[in-house]
Amino acid sequence: MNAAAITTTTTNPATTAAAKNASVNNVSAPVAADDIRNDWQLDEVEALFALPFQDLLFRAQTVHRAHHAPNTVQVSTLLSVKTGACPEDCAYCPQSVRYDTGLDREALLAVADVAARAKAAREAGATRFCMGAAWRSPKKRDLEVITAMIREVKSLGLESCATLGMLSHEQAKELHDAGLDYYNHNIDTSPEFYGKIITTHDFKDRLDTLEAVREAGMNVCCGGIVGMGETARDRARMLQVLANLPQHPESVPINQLVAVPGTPLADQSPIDPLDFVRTIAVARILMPCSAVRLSAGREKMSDELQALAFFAGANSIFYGEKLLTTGNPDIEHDRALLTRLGIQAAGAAPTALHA
Ligand code: SAM
Ligand code: DTB
Ligand code: SF4
Repeated sequence: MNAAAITTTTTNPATTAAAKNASVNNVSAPVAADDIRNDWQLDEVEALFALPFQDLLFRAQTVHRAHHAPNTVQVSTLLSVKTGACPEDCAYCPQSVRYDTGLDREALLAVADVAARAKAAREAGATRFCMGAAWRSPKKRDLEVITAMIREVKSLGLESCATLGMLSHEQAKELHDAGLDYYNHNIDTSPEFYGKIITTHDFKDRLDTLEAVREAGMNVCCGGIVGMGETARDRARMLQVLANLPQHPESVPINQLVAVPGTPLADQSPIDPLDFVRTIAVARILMPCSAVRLSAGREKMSDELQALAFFAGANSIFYGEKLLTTGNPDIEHDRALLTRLGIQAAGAAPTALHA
């Protein structure tokens, strides 16, 4: 396909400087549809963010159509298999032991319970089942149970995903050998802002785990959170780091902060919704083949905002009443929204979500 002879003409004084910058950096020039790069410069990424909104969305949608079925989303269901009491101090997280969020702690679930929840998720239309544990990193005995869970999920014909904290190379290999398809491990924000959000591990620790996951042969699910008080530059840096990994993550979750009472970010004012959409659009452009996941925060988003996020290139969602510990839109609401938008769930029987 001719991927877009997209030229930018702007008469909006507010965006004139940005458009000039975009032009200087050639971001408004025609783009080859299969232009997969790992050498994005920060000024190029910032220039994408600064494009007039319509130009940015048109460009993102063009890239999207060159690489993905435009009316399909991948649908995953999350389950917290070990909840709360995490020793880490991530400022956004209701599961940190350091913050009083009123969350009920739960020990590692039984394998049979997880299998039953996975079956229910499959029946509701999910094609991937994602298990999350509030750990800094898993212990040996934990991993034995987790690998049994992975085998159950796989035996149901579902894709498997887990997010368990930091992994060694050996642990990553053990998970891969059990059949784990995806490992979620987010960089969360820019390297520069990271220390303002988390002090109990550092950015390099996250990169080391990502490398172990890759080396073990698993798909990488890696993204971040916006709306934590980061600057526009931090958002651009976060996406630049993701896009310049040796291989793009197969899945890129973009979470909008769920400001949970009791966490240090409880009173954080929300991100401008259009800036959220811009973040999705730039992620789509930088990582053309990745699934960009419209992740946490959907409960607070209007249907119209979600439709705009899909147009900007989001093609995957978490589906089910809960994320890990916080709410997510009702299954009925999501079914109705996808039907209204003419969107199918990837890999599911055409009627699975549209019953
Ligand atoms: N402990 C593991 C870890 O940190 O990787 C796995 C679970 S952790 C809850 C998974 C991801 O959920 C975090 O990296 C973060 O991106 C996201 N997350 C957690 N709390 C959130 C919140 N309040 N709002 C948005 N995203 C959140
Ligand atoms: C991701 O990026 N978002 C999901 C998943 N990966 C594990 C988690 C969102 C958690 C939101 C807060 C909660 O429900 O505890
Ligand atoms: Fe623990 Fe993960 Fe929450 Fe950080 S994000 S406190 S590591 S569960």
